[in-house]
This record gives sequence, structure tokens and C-alpha cells, in this order.
Amino acid sequence: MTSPADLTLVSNDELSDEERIFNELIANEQRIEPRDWMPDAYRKTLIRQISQHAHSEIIGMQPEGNWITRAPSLKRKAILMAKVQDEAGHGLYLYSAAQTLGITRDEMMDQLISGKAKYSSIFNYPTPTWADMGAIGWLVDGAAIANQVPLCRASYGPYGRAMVRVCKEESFHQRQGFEILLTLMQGSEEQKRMAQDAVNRWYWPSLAMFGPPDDQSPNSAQSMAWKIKRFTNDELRQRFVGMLVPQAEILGVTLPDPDLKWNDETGEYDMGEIDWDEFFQVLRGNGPCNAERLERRRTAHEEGAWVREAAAEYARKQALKTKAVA
Ligand code: FAQ
Repeated sequence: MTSPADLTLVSNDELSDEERIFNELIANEQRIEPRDWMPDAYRKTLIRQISQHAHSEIIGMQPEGNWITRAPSLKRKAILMAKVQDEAGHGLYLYSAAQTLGITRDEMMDQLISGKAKYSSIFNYPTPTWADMGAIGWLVDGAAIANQVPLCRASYGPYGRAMVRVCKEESFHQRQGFEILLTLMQGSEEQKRMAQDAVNRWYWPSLAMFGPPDDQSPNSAQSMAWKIKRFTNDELRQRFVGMLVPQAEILGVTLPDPDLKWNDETGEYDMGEIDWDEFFQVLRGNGPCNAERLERRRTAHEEGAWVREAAAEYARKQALKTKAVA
């Protein structure tokens, strides 16, 4: 990985005034706002990361949406509906944040439904049991918070500000997942087995959510120099595992890594190897549910065409009315 010091923030006399101002804003922990000058590569990186993040929230509605009609009680159904609706809201803030960088919503949607855009690997795994709702909340939302709390300090204003609200909601989501698992772990033997099985299936994919190891992460060094990312993928993954261990003890579940153990020398947990072949297969579109997730999104987009047309027509008529009054 290139070290941040090698990258483009080093000021020198050949920089334009615009570049110098941009570098100073970053160096002084101030924010870049949509109308400020920014390097093309900074803009591109943000569009890439924010749009992928937005797509993840939108595709991420599907694995849990699968359980809304089958939730075990009215209370669980209401909570799950609210959670899935929150994910839609997060997608919308994030698409709006990306739009401030000059890409349109239609362009982003085309990239998603054509299969060109990436979204988080985690949403390509199936949700066969109710315990998966607990494991997603605890592990997936937990990983999302660990990754996104530092993004509240991202140098690009609209992204950092969107993350503040998103993180508050994710933290509620994480607790509801933990509470589902806690309830199951205090239930019958079958319920305990179901909870453990879900944790076994979601644990490793949730660690992979943080992205490839640092020596295979082409974007990290530059994104850290620009203060979009504040920690590397491995640093955040390590921090997440440290958070999970005491929570797993309270739940009474076993984390499915025989090599997980505390290391006094490093002051962190040693852990087993993530299956990176599986991760890259999922990124290439070959995960268990990639095709199903994209197909569902495509169909929803097509079925929503009349809503978009009606909304555009309504907006056109409102604009005409306002013009007539003025
Ligand atoms: N899945 O060089 P890096 C949520 C790609 S939201 C797929 O390390 P970077 C809420 C990466 O894009 C979850 N692709 O990249 C929720 C790059 O490809 P590219 C989403 C991945 O950007 C909960 C290539 O690999 N969160 O869960 C993944 O510096 C429950 C090389 O990687 C965010 O998006 C992956 N896991 O670091 C919703 C957070 N990892 O673009 C519903 C914001 C890496 O060059 C239910 N994003 N790749 O072709 C980030 O923090 C960063 O973009 C990383 C990746 C950390 C994901």
C-alpha cells in the first residue's frame, strides 16, 4: 500500500491556488463543500464510495424484507418494517449526497441495475431463518457502525453530515438485532441452535464487509490522505472483533473462529484467515444471491416507472402554477 505521505497532499510551489486551498482545508480538518474546488480524483472517489454505499442500503433492504410477512409477532413485524424503512432513508440521503458531486440519480440507478456498480458483499447471502434478522442486526449493522462512525468525520461535508444521522439509526438497529438473539438464546434448545447457526453463517461475511486486507486495498491510502477514510480496513475489522467478543459472551453464542484468542503482546485478538476467494467471487457477481438481488431491484425499478412519471408530471404542473401566480 502506498503511504499517505507519498500522495497528492504534499504542497509545493507548482500547485495552483485552488489546489493549495483544497490541501489546506484538508490539513486543517475543515470540510470540503459542494461548491468548493476539488481535484477530479477526489470527486470521483467520493462518487464511487457514496454511490456504492447508497446502493448497499437499497439492496440491503431485501434480505430483511424477506421476513416482514413472517415475523413471529406484530411487535417484531412493526420493528422490522421500521428498520427496513430506515435503510431506504439512508439510501436516499446518500444518493442526495452523491448528487451534490454532479452525478444524477438516474445515472447511479443505471449503474446499479446494469450490474456495473458494486454494493456491499454482505447482501448477497440468504436469510433462511428468523434468527438471521438477529444476526444481521447484531453483526451487519454492528460492522456498519464500526465502519461508519469514523466516516462522520469524512472531509466531504454532505457525506459526513449524512453519516451522523445514519449512525444513530444503525445503533438502534444493532441493539434490536442483539435483542432478537438474546431472546432466542434464552428460549428452547431449537431456538438456541437457530441463533448459533445464524451467527455461524454471518460472522465471516460481516468481517469481510470491511473490505480487502490493507495490502490488497488499492483505494485506502489515497482516501486516508484525503481524510475520507480515517482508518484502514484491517484496523476497523480488528476493532469490530474486539467489540464482538464480550457481546458474544453475554449472548452465550460462540464466534465460529477456532483461532480467535487474546494476544497480550499486541493487545488485540488474533484471528483466523478470512476466505478472500469467497469475497472476490461475491464481488464478481457469483455469491449465493447476487443474481436474485439484482433481478429484484430491476423489477422494482420497472414497476416503479409510473410513480416516477406521475411525480415528474406533478412537479411540472406545480412549477407552471407557481409561474402563473408570479
Ligand atoms: N463489498 O480499496 P478498497 C450497511 C470493493 S451499509 C463490495 O478497500 P475502499 C447498512 C471496493 O469498492 C454497508 N465491494 O476500497 C445496512 C473497491 O472496488 P472499486 C456498506 C467491496 O472504497 C445494514 C475494491 O473492493 N457500507 O451495511 C467491499 O477504500 C443492514 C477495493 O477495496 C459502506 O459502503 C465489500 N464489502 O474501501 C443496510 C461504507 N469492500 O470501487 C441494510 C462506506 C471493498 O475500486 C441492513 N464505504 N469493496 O471497484 C467504505 O467505507 C469503503 O468503500 C469500504 C471499501 C471500506 C467498503
